[in-house]
Amino acid sequence: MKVLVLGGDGFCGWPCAVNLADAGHDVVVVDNLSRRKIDIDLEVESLTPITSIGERLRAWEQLGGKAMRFVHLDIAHEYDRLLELLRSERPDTVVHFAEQRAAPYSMKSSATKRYTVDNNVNGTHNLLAAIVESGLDVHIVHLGTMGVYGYGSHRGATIPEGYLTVEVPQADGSRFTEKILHPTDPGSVYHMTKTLDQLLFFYYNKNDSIRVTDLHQGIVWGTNTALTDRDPRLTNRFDYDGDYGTVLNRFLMQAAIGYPLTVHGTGGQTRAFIHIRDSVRCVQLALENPPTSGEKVKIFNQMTESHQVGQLAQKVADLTGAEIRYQANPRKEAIENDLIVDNRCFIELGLNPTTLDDGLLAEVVDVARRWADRCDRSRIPCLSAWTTRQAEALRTHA
Ligand code: NAD
Ligand code: USQ
Repeated sequence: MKVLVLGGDGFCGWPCAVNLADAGHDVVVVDNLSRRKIDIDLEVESLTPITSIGERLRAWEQLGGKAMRFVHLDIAHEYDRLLELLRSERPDTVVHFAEQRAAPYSMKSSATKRYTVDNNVNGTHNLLAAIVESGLDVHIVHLGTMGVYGYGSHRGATIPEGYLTVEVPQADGSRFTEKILHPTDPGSVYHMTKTLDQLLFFYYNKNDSIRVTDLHQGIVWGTNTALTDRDPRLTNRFDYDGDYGTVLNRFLMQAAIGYPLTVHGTGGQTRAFIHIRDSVRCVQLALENPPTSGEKVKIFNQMTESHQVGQLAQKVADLTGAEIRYQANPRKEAIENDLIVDNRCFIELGLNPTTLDDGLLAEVVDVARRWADRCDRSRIPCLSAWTTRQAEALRTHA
C-alpha cells in the first residue's frame, strides 16, 4: 500500500513509519518538524539523543530497510501543497499523527491554547477537505485519544468503542433505541481538539463517504520498538519534561535518576495505557483492515490496560526503590475515576498485548538510566496550571 504518515517524525509516528516500511508498504513521511521547534522554545531535549529526520531515513536505508521519502509540510497551513501531495502520491491510506499532543502545553497560555486549536482542528479539516477535492478514495487512520470519553465517573459502565446505544423516550411513552457517538467530556484544550476531530470525521464520513478509522489511544509508554532499537540513529524520542512527558515514562525516568515520583493530587486518577510496540502494531492492523465503502467511522479503543496513577507510582517504587511525592495537582480533573474499557476490536484482530508486568518497566528504567546525564532536573516539575486556582495551589505548595 502507498501510505502517507503525517507527523511521522514524532514519538508515535516515527516507529510506526519504520514498521510500515518494514511490512512492505510504500511510506512517505510528512512533518513540519514543529515538535522539534517546541523543544527549542521550551529549552528542553528528548532524554534519548535523536538524530535529524534526514539522518534517520538514511540510516534506515543503510540498514537495508525499504526507502522512505520525507516531505516537509505544515498540514494546518499549507492546504494547496497538501492537496498537490495527495494528487501526486495517490495514497491508499493516510495515517494522521500530526497534532500538538500535550495537554499541559495546550493549557500553558492563551497563545498555546490558540496554537493547539488552530493546528489540530485546521490540520484535520484540511486533510478531509483535500481528500474530497482530490476525488481519491483514501482511508484515514487517525490517532485520537481515550480522553474524548472523559475521566469523570462512568458509574461502572464499560466504555464502548466509540458508539453508545441509547434509549430515547417518546411523548406517547414508547421508546426507540439509537447508536450515537459516545458523549465527549474533554479535560484540556488539547483533548477538546480531539473531540472536534471526531465530529469532523463524523460529518465528512456522512456527507462524502470518507473512510475513517479513529483510534482512541491511551497513554503510550516505552521508547523503542525492535526496529528502532536496531541502530542508535533510529532511536525514538523520550519526553520527560513537565509539558510533554507522560506519566509512566516520567515515573520511570524519575526513578532512574533518584527524583521522587511526582504524583498529582491523591493519585486516584485512572488512565488507559499502551506500550509503543503495541501502538505501532495497532496502527498496522487498522491500516490493513480498512472500513468498507459507505461504512460509518470505525472507532477502536487503542489501549491494553488501565491503572490508577498512585498505584502505578507504587509499582515503579517497588521495582526501583524510588520515593513517592504527592503534590498539588496543576490540572482541574476528578480526584478519582473508574475506567473500564472495551478493547475487543484489536484483540479480535490478533493484538497480543505487552503488559507492564512483561519486564518492560525495567527495560525503560535502563533506557532512562543510560541517558540520565542528559536530564535537566529543573524541567521536571509540571508548572502549566489549568486555572488560576490550580496556579495558586502550585504556588502555595511550592
Ligand atoms: P509528537 O508531538 O511526538 O508527534 C507529532 C508529530 O506531528 C511531530 O513530529 C510534529 O512535528 C508533527 N506535527 C504537528 N503538527 C503538524 C502540522 N500542522 N503539520 C505537519 N506535522 C505536524 O506526538 P506523539 O506522541 O507522536 O502523538 C502522535 C499522535 O498520537 C497525536 O495526534 C496524539 O494526540 C496521539 N496520541 C498520543 C499519545 C501519547 O501518549 N504520546 C496517546 C494517545 C494519542
Ligand atoms: N500525572 C501525574 N504526575 C505526572 C504527570 C501526570 O500524576 O508527573 C497525572 C495527570 O495529572 C493525569 C494523568 O497522570 O491525571 C495522565 O497524564 P499524562 O500527562 O500522562 O497524560 P495526558 O495528559 O492525558 O496525555 C497523554 C498524551 C496525549 C494522549 C493522552 C491519552 O500526551 O497525547 O491523548 O495521554 S489519554 O490520557 O488516554 O487521554
